[in-house]
Amino acid sequence: MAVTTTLTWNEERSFQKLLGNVSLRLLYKSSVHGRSTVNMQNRCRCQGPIVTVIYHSNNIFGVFTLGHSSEMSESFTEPNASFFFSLQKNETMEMKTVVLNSTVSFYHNNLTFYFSSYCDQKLSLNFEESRIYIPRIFEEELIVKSHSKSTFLECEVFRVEGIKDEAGYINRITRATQHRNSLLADVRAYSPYADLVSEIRILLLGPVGSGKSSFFNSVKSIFQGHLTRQAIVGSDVTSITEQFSPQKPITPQHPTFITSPSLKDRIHCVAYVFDINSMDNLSFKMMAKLKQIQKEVINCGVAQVALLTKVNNCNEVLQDNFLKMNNAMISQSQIQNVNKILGIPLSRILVVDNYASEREMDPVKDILILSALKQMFRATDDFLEDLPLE
Ligand SMILES: Nc1nc2c(ncn2[C@@H]2O[C@H](COP(=O)(O)OP(=O)(O)OP(=O)(O)O)[C@@H](O)[C@H]2O)c(=O)[nH]1
Ligand SMILES: [Mg+2]
Repeated sequence: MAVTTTLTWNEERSFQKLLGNVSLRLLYKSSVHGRSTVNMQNRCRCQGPIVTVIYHSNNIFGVFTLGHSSEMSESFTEPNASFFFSLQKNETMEMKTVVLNSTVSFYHNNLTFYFSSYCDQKLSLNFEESRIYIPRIFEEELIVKSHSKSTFLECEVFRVEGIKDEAGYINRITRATQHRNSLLADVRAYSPYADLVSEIRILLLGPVGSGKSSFFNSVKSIFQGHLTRQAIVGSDVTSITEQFSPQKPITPQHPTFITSPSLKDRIHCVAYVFDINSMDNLSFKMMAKLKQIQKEVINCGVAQVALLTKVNNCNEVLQDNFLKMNNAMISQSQIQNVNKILGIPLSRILVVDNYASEREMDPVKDILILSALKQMFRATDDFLEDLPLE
């Protein structure tokens, strides 16, 4: 009888998507082929890129490597770019990834991944006792809970088929993750110019359904490290979010209305949010409304940026080094249109693809979202710096 995986269809799809829409072929399953590293090696050596999947109480844990080499018996292999991921086994099925260089060893029925760049931390499986030892970095970054006597339920190894450029793919995901982490560190370390305020206020403003709530949720997801849907999102002809209702405009009689707001109570940056796909078809009425609002914003002298959401080619938007947008993107009509209608400089026109129906985080998506946030901070700092001395 054919050996089948313990992964559900959805779990397998999540793994395939993470690895770039590949196919997975099961090579080894510990409960069928025997809990032994020798059996595992015999079935998996010289198979090219593989993914080792470990079933642990509340998550499934995966290690992607470029392969087990042929002469790997009981010895160390070359350090290998590899990445590790965990998938929560609850209804959210959240996926987290961490990219590390590792060295693999098989010794006395132990399979061990060593991470030299992380103070010699290691992830190891003891096949005889079905024990798993999870290093602290995984507990922190992948939110995998374990204790010294953790056991694993099953271990499977799959051959990964259909990765076009194996080394290139790992390289790209490694660099993207590193750049994302450094952007996140920058954003976390931000403090407003000259400590004039302790927090900044960014107003997201734009047509119904343009992605304001989704941007808020996306930023929050990145900071939390998992997907969150705090602000309600959806599609309707009228606004889903009703903080401001045209039927009940806020008047000076409102109990929380501040007549003379101090700097900390003011809006410091306005982000005009548009769905990039509707940018070329903005109605005359919408344009007139935007112009009218912008007049007020300019009167208040606050910073302005534009945020274009729903770009569907995230991977092509950024140059290879992830540092800059591709020139082809900048010359797109939608970006030129925003520049023309609102007079916002190209460097302050930001593009993102918010988390909408995704099940897992994506480092390239995060790069665009964090870069947008960083530009908003810069624009805000320019505004704070230009304030008259008081
Ligand atoms: N693919 C994709 N879908 C998005 C993106 N941003 C938002 N959406 C989807 O677009 C719809 C509207 O998004 P919302 O975030 O609710 O838009 P909003 O601007 O808050 O809308 P209102 O509160 O109604 O004014 C939802 O179905 C979102 O899932 C994006 O960047 N990419
Ligand atoms: Mg909303």
